[in-house]
Amino acid sequence: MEPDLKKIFSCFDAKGTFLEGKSFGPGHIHDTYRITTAEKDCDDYILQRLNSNVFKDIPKLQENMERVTVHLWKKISETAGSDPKRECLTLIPAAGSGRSFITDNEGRYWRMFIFIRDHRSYERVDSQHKAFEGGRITGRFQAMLADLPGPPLHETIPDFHNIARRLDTFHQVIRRDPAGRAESVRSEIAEITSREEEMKTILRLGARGLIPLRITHNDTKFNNILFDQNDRALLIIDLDTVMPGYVHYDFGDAIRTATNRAEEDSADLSAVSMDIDIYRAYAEGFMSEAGNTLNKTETEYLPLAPKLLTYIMATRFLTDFIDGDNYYRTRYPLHNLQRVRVQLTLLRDMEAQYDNMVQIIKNIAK
Ligand code: ADP
Ligand code: GN1
Ligand code: MG
Repeated sequence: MEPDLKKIFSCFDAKGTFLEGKSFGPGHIHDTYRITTAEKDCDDYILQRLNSNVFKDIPKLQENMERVTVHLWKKISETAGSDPKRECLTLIPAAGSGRSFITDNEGRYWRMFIFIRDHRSYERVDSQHKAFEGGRITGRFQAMLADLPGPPLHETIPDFHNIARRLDTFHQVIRRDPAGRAESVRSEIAEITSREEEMKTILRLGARGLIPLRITHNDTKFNNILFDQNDRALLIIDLDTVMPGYVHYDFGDAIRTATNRAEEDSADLSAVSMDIDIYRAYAEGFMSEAGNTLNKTETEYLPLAPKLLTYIMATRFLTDFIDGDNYYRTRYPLHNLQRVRVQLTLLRDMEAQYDNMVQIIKNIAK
């Protein structure tokens, strides 16, 4: 049944009269709607029904979200010439309770943000300028959260980028094979298993204390960055997975998505490859904001990060495919498998260009 968006909207303490609500944006996880208000001088809103299959404890998730957005708002408003309403997400409090979410009569959770008007976002990155800007805003995000006061953030999805745990789940689902699909993806499974040891490198560096846990975004997919009409990056959204992590997770997922010449589910695998100029521009932008906070080992291992995140996503998409498509939204029967094939193709191309990736980081860090 379609949700009664007008009624849900009225549960929040928002300015403006509900005009209409429509599905909005490319997200894979939540149900997202744009709410248009009747008054010209009133904000529009983003209303989201949250995915509690993916996020098991929404009140804790919202607690993180409140702390992070308040901290960012304060930092940004202290920066001359900034516009916190466009450079930071603004949560709308629920009427009466003052909390940042409500539950409907089916027990589903909803939250609301100010809609950032006149923004652009990109599935593919066609200029070094956009790549640099994306890197800059993501590096700035990480730098601004380095002094978040209070206890560590909740792990909204435990072991989210922990490849050792992801591989355990992967092997379990192959053994269970609930949809009878494992046999049909033998070669994809082999591509994952042949790289397992290399891909645990970042975890090993963390365990040895050589790289620190920071506050990371963990979903720096390029379409989570919003730009203004002159293609200056405004902010990074989708803060559900902001929690402790290694810098490699943010750098890696951004490069995975920004440098791919094709879309994440491209039907044409021959179009999939990594654009090294986009890699360089993103890295320059990222390092311009976050570079001097990184230690030598973090910087040295940055080039491994795109391979790791591409590998993690290939593993997760393949796990979901074998499991019978329960996690990611799919539009056709082999959708997740196509995503796997794109990630594996991209990974092989990153491997072919690896020496170049290393040299570029060396040059930037000089
Ligand atoms: P998901 O986890 O499902 O990807 P997101 O939080 O990324 O959910 O939101 C989905 C989409 O909604 C985004 O890709 C973006 O297009 C849009 N969106 C989210 N928040 C805002 C906002 N405050 N202003 C404008 N657009 C937004
Ligand atoms: C999901 O929420 P969205 O669509 O930005 C996923 C990411 C994956 C991405 C792949 C919470 O991101 O981890 O990288 O899909 N988010 C979650 O497209 O699982
Ligand atoms: Mg998103």
